[in-house]
Amino acid sequence: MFTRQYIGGKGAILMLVGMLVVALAVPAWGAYKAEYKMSVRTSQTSPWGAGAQKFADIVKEKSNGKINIKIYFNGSLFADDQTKEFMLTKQGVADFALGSTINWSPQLRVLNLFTLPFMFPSYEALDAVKNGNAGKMIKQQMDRFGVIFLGWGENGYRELTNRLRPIVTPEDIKGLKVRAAASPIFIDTFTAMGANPVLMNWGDALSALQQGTVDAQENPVNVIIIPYKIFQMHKYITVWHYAIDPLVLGVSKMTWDTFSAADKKLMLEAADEAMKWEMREAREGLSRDGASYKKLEAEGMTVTYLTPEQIKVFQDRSKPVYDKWIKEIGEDAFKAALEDLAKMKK
Ligand code: X2X
Repeated sequence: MFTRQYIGGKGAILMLVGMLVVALAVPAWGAYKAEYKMSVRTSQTSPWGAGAQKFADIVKEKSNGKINIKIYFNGSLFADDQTKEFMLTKQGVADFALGSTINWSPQLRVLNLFTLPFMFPSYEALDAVKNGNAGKMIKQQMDRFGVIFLGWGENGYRELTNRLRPIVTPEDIKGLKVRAAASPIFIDTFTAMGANPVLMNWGDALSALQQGTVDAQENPVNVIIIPYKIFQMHKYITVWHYAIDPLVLGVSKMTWDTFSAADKKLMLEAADEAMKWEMREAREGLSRDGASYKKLEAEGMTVTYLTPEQIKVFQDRSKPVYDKWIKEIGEDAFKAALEDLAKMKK
């Protein structure tokens, strides 16, 4: 009796094990969509847009046409309101996005780290933080929010252009109407410097710059100023590296969870390849006499390179921004960034 019951028990266990094996063999991923949406702020003529297209092309090729990503250029998925992109990606309205850390910073405050005035004087400094503990904390916060990090791209160092005069000192910037992008940290920074900043989405900014209803704007040379021909609106550019704007290639967690492990790997590799290319495009030709500034001069711009002493004057003016924004960013992430930078200097 006991024996028979024991055998019965053993049979039941075997059956359970069998069911478990079957359950584990069934794929954890879900059905694939015929087409995925990817959001991008800029046009395809910018390395930013071209980098997103490159990612989509590589994914399509490597997946033998199984994963089709359609790029929505010029912020068309968020109707020019660039501060909505991160939320729409979390919600899966955009499956993928190659977005600016500035545009995502209203939801993820830690991303204001990159726009702390004069925090990243070199690419080495930026890369040390992205690849260091601060970078790790940022990726974790993104994942928790619901957007999975696939790779870093770059918009670049944001240089100041204006229609009125060369800007060398805070006296020159005084009262100037400066268009600022997406994060209120820019309002605090330009107010501290004595300017008159106004937040505007990029679509609105382009019309305002064309009409001359704002005097100045700040953006990276290779990714925005040249592709958008800002030299047709502004005669002056000040090179001061006061803030940097890394891009993030991200995917909605809702979408990511539907992909097989092999396809996830394929997409991470595609992100790596496409973003390496994009970052090269963003950084190349920007040495003092490099092709990018030569182009701006040939288009009639006066290029003003600030010396370290001239930069220090603006830096001192914008110090109060740190007091308020370190709290917004999170003291732990700020501290981790400082440690990443200190390790680099050794
Ligand atoms: O709006 C801007 O200035 C731009 C294009 O650089 C961003 O999307 C942050």
